Amino acid sequence: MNRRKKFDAVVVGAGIAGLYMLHRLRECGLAVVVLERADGVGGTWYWNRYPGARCDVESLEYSYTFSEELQQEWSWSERYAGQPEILRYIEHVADRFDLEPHIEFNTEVESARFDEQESQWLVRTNGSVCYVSQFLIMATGCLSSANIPVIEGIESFKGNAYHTGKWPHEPVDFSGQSVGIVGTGSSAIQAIPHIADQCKSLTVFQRTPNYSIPARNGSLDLDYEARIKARYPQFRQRNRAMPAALGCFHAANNQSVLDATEPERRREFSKRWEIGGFGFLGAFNDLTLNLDANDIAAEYVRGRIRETVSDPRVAETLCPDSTIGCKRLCLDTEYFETYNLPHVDLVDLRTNPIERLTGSGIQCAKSQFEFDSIVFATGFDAMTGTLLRIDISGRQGTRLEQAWNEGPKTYLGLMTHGFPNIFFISGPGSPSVLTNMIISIEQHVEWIERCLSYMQSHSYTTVEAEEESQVAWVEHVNAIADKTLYPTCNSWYLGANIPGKPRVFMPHVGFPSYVEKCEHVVANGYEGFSFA
Ligand code: N01
Repeated sequence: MNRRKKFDAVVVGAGIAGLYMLHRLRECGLAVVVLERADGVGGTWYWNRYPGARCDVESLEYSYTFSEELQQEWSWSERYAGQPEILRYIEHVADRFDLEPHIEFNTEVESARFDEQESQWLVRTNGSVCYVSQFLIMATGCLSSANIPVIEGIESFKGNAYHTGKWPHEPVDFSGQSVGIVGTGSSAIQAIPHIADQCKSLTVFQRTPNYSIPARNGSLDLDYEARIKARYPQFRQRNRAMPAALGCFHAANNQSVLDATEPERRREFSKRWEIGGFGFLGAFNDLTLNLDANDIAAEYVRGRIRETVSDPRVAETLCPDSTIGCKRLCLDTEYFETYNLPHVDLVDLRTNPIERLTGSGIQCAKSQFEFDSIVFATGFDAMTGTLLRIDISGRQGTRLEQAWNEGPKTYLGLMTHGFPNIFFISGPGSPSVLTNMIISIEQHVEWIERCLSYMQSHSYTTVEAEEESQVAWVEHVNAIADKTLYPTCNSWYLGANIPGKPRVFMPHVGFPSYVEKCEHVVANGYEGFSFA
């Protein structure tokens, strides 16, 4: 019989979301425990330690906003922070707010069952304790289940195999090695220049070419930092009002590219290419809404790739033909330049697909490759992967996997019908991955905290999303996605990267109007939720 520990709330995950949730609930005087499978805090930034791992949101924006003291005392060294610095920051936060004593590390949640009689969750882990609590809050991250591709013979490779999302904690030295890397998403685009720097030879296996914009990373300008810090709350407020909560869209141009002349287009795109970052997509107001407009931006980027990569055949293979911005836009430092190095090769899997892994490398349809190490930069079972790996059952024993077998169904991305008192931070159906994640996380954490306080003050025991409001929300999430170009490519937003995963557009395209909706729901007595 498992030993039982009782709490008001169990939070799963000690990343950016779980730590802030813990902090807020402790401030409210609740008994909270955080269960974390790793042996340290950090979540995404604990696991993704691959060479070159770096955030694509500027460091003065990608940080907590809830404490003015914290944001004043911390100094970032670069425009975009690297993984080691972000992890140090998260560790600092855990330390500063004395969070670690409330976290149980090396504790992986395996199942959670809602006990209807007692209105409480029973949470089981790889350990011997059963955690009992009124509330269960999933702070499990959107990109936390590594996608290991289904390739015949993958287990037979005798060299070193790595996944970017589960990178070893000891330094990996590729010196003198022949290395293969599978994938050309954001992780690969960051890792490739760094691995190429070290190894004897690097072969990149590309299935779909990707758009990438220069990050233009560099040391953080101290004057700029001082100016922001002098009015940090206003800076935050301004960014929260921007699409995706990203400050770069402050300078978005409200003109259609279709109305612009050729020199105007070039000027606007070039200006943003030189600045670097996501602001490129703000060059004109219709780039993510209209295919003809989008193709003008796409052609500009293809032109840049052709200018950069000296071998025209390689350049053509690297040129994407899909919608730009439909998958997460990549930001890079010298990614395309890396293909000019004599020891870097590109394999086009569209004409030479991988057939299997062998003991010594990769067998493609037309050629065979031998490697000391293979890096899988093959992404994640995003947004639902980690939630569905936990055996979660709600009312009448219904399993979350069953309830979501046609795709995730939530109300506001916060709760799902039939599963009382379980909240998802950045769940499917909320803007999460389409925003500066920390801003979305803070908004969810604060909403959940308010909801719990409301329940306390009204002596409610359970809260649950109503089915009708959930159906309407799922329709709304799809309807607004359909007004954009997001559904036009095979992205992980749609679950298209995982064989057999239902194709449903998972995030909500609509920050900051989403926040207004959440506020409206609260103002109307938590409209769409039922309490008992
Ligand atoms: O993963 P991805 P990621 N055979 O899914 C390929 C965030 N992030 O880890 O496109 C061959 O984007 C796959 O090919 P295809 C960011 O939100 C942020 O790079 O499916 N190839 C693709 O090329 C990002 O979007 C940062 O045809 C296979 C690649 O692997 C998200 O994380 C940094 C394959 C996977 O790309 C995920 O990025 C890193 C197979 N069987 C990540 N299976 C920053 O903040 C998959 N691929 C900068």
